[in-house]
Amino acid sequence: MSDSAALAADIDPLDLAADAARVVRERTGVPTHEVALVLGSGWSGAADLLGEVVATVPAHEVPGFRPPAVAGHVATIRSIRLAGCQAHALVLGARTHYYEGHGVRAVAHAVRTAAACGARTVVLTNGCGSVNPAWGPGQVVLLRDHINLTAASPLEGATFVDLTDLYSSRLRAIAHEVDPTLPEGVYAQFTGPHYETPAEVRMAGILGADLVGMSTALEAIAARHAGMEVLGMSLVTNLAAGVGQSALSHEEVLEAGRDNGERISKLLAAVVGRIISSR
Ligand code: 8IG
Repeated sequence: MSDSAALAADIDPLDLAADAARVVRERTGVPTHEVALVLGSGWSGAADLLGEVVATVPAHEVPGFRPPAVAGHVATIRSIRLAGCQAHALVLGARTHYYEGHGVRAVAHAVRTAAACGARTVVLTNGCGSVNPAWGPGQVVLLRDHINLTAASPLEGATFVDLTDLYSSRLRAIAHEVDPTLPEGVYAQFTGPHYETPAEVRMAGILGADLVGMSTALEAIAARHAGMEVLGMSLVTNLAAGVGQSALSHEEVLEAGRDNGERISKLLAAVVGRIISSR
């Protein structure tokens, strides 16, 4: 059965993640990955500074992963030995977005695989629009909380999971040790793939959101369900619609990633290093 058929069939999502983790272990030779990173728009270079790449596996060769839908989203799963320690990071450059239409199981599969690989911590990164005019392109924001506007959940059945402190205050404090100037904000996940209207951005602001995007919240819920501690880091790539003067473009998003890639890569590497040494 092909991977996509496996996803479509009624395989338990945790069983599929266990299958994926088995393949990751085989292909990387690494029995346990202590930390996982999901790299969003603008963050794809960030893994390079973490340490030595032990193995690079094309994501679609791992059960349950699909090829990426958007240019700029790198579809590899990498095992990296973190500089200065024995721990390994699993770097997932293969996010499936909800707007791709493959359902919440496909969205949650990467973090479930990370958990099955042993990761107790996941760093979820993304590119996003800013509702706050003071946070322009290039600003990194720590997620303090989210508002899930997808009307969906990655959990099924009577799975009642507490989301208090979902974006771990302990991990935010560690990130602040690296850069005390990082602001914290609330991220609203819209379904996309269209960007918001200016009225929707005003609505998100009234509801309490500082950032708008198309990922992360559903993954964070799945990660918490899987028992992981979550750190969320957003790179503002554009002012949200109506906040700035200009229209939004995917080119602008890619440009913000290029312009800030090196700086945010160093930041992320330092944060992950501190997370590992804090355990
Ligand atoms: I990058 O302005 C990026 N992703 N929903 N709105 C939403 N998603 C985004 C945006 C944005 N920028």
